[in-house]
Amino acid sequence: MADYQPADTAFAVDRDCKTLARHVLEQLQSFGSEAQDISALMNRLALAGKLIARHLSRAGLVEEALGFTGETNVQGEAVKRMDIYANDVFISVFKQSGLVCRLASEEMDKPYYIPENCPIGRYTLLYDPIDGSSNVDIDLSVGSIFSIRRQQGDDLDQDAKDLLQDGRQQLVAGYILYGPSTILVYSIGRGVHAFTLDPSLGEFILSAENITVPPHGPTYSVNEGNFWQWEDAIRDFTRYVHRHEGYSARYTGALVADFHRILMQGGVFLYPGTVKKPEGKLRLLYETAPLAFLIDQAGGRASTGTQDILDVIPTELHQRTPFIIGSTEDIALVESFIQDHSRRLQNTMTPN
Ligand code: AHM
Ligand code: MG
Repeated sequence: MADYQPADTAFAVDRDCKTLARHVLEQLQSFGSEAQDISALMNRLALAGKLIARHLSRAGLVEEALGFTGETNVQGEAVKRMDIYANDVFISVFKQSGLVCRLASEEMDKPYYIPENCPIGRYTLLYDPIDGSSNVDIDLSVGSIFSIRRQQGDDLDQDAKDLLQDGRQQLVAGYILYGPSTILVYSIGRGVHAFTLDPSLGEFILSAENITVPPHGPTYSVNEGNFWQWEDAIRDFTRYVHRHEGYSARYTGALVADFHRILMQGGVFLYPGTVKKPEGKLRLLYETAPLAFLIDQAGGRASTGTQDILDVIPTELHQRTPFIIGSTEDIALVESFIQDHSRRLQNTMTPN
């Protein structure tokens, strides 16, 4: 009997079988217990992404899905209903995972413990449930950012001191982008991979493997409305891109969307500090460190301007950092303006 020959459609079938769970296990080249845990955690993240994507896609038709709750979060920001919905989705999904003992998010002052998971659940999930929430009510792209760290010690006293470590301790980092399609991008320290949600299958299917960021790109992405509040170095960098051909400004107001463009096409995203708020707006543990982990894996860089984001050790859970991320050459250019200014400052302070 002749050997079986797959039909012409086999390529598409094969591609559709590259699900997230299978990919994680292939990446880890193991069926050991940690590999099984990470695969299960990724599956839960995917479920959270699907639930949030579904809610977002119908939000305009559902009572009380859009708009503000009237509350203010720990960051002093007005809370949107969608922030709370998405925050609760992650809690519910991970309650049932058995693997996560503790969750910490932008929307919660203190970490949230799931005591029944703690004897076996040795992982902590850090996340920003809806990043870019000012886009929600006008149907523009938003995202969720996630990071998984191994829990150390018993820490049931809400201190979460073991989380105050550098970004290289992350086991998994990634985001879900809710755009024209829903895309999940993740890394476990073995490259960066993107999965697109196929709504007809209800599965995230591999759409780009081993993504690398070009060494230079045309995009600079920054809120120039803050120009007069920045340090001179950042103002000089923007003046530089205004005067040189080949740069385009792109800024959506959602970090995940802006970062996704940079990751795929190169360039630089900046959220610098201001003279009054030198630490900037974005939070280290669940916004900047996970994206820094991804860009590092993709061959780019993330910096505060003077330090690699992955080396920053926070002193508190909701710590903010200035953030410059993207292609290596573009980051080096921004840093050169910062170094130049600090040299000039030192010279004016040094007596002749
Ligand atoms: P959020 O997580 O509360 O939505 O805040 C973070 C967002 C980022 O997505 C985005 O890059 C930035 O805030 C936009 O801030 P601004 O409006 O100051 O430019
Ligand atoms: Mg955010």
